Amino acid sequence: MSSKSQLTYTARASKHPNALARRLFEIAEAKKSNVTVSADVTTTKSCWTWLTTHIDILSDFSDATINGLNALAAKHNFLIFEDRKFIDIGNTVQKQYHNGALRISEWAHIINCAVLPGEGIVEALAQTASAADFPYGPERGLLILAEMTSKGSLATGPYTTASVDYARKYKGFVMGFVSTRALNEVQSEATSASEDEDFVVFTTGVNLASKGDSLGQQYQTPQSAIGRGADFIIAGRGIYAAPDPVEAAQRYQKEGWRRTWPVWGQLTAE
Ligand code: 6AU
Repeated sequence: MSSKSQLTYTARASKHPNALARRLFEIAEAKKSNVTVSADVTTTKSCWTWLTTHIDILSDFSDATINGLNALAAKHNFLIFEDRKFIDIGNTVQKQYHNGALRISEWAHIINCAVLPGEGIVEALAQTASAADFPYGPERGLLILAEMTSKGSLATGPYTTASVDYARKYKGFVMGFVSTRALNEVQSEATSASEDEDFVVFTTGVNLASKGDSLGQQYQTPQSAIGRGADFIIAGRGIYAAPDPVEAAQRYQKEGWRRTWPVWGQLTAE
């Protein structure tokens, strides 16, 4: 596990080179929450640190969606992570991200991409975000999908190593990974970690009640995810499909947060 993950979120926020990561840690600390839930749940927004969306599955996407998301995020102080998983040549992803039909750059603080196309996809998205006429500046960040939770995932080995390499090369825009564990121990011949390296680890496939679904999804518990180095956990059906989603959101929030404390050596009992 990363030595950085043994620091409090406040300590990491004070030193982090990425402005959006700093803000994310600050919000997490203020809300005592490192959990995200699906956009389907509208009643628990005050405990969201950030909200994960799949904008392309909305049947009624419009300007009202964008205005609503922006207003909610500002009012309740959370970031929006659009789980669009960009995966195409650089020229195409630039258009999908900025000024495209879904206007993702206007409202999504965080996006993610897969590195199947190679380094160019990360370079292209970073280039768009650093362009002089890009209006959102340091308020935007990218996560690289370095591993996947589905059974038989091919995002392993050299693929994961390449994800770490590209993150290091474009660390101004890449704030971390979607992965099942901290990746600081991944050995790469191409790149090495800088002194201030502190990629944020977002772990999905988190569920307290299930080990998986019938379509290959594989779950771990919040405790296990945090133990493997997750800084933030993403829970979908474990929260929104629970009999009482509000109660479930609070349980995941408590589990996710409580479990981080022993890692920091600050808590021996609840
Ligand atoms: O908890 P679930 O299974 O209901 O939902 C998990 C959410 C879904 C997936 O699209 C997403 O997490 N996800 C991701 C992400 C966030 O990129 C990566 C992955 O490897 N597995 C995964 O489930 O919205």
